[in-house]
Amino acid sequence: MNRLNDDQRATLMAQLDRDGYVVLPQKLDSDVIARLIAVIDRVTNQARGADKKKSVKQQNCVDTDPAFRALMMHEPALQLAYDCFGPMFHLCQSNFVSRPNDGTGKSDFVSASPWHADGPRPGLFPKVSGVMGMHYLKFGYFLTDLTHGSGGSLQVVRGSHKRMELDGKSHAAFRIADYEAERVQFDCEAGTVVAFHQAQWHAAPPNESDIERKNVYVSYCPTWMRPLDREFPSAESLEGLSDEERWLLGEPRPAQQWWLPRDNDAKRMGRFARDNDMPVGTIRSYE
Ligand SMILES: O=C(O)CCC(=O)C(=O)O
Repeated sequence: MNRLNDDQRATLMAQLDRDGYVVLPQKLDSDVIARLIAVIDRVTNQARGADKKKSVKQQNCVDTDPAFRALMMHEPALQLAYDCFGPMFHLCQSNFVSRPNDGTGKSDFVSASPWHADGPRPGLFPKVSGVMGMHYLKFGYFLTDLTHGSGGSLQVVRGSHKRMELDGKSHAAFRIADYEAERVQFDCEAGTVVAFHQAQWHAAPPNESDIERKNVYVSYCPTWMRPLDREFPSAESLEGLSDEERWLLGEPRPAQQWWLPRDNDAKRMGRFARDNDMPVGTIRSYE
């Protein structure tokens, strides 16, 4: 039901290329939101102890609870990752943040996030004429209401993925007011999914509302890139998981196979190809 059709995919990919971000056409189902929030609340309460106002961030959350692994399998996200990277992609990063109005004033990626682009610091991904290619695609799943406008919504600068990070300025010299016309703030309904290019400039100010902001970020990259926040999984930790889940989580295999797909490797993510694409491995005839 969530599956994007080929026309939607073409439109979203054109927007992603132009703007550096897209909002997916469908929100998460309410039962999925409820399941994720229940786990986030459980983990957050444990992490907080007595400090009930503390913001909490959990890295590599796919290993925390199966609910996050299920989110990693969100079909429209995998369809867009396939459009960006082809069949040889896997999980790059997953985390959740539970962020109340904590009053810390910190911009430490937990209580709030400063303006930046993702990637190895400082902007070490290769560039051509100052522009970075896409190395990973990141999805923000916003689980609580942000339409009130003071919840510390994600912000981006439209089109900034085609420019140097913060136009080459230091964080101290960067002024978001200079980019006001292109600043986009996602004051969105619960369940909204935003995807963005890793080179997109983005930030999130502190939550100043009474509604705790709860969200998950999941990103995908080519299999020849190491994930940002996870080690190689043990074979035991992948037992009982589907072919697709094991692939995304980095199933152990010989070194070359991260680069050169063997046998069925390039077909593992095959169902996320466009409906009108030939199956991977089909030889085209030009006669
Ligand atoms: O706090 C946020 O929502 C933004 C997170 C962020 O900038 C990041 O994960 O790179």
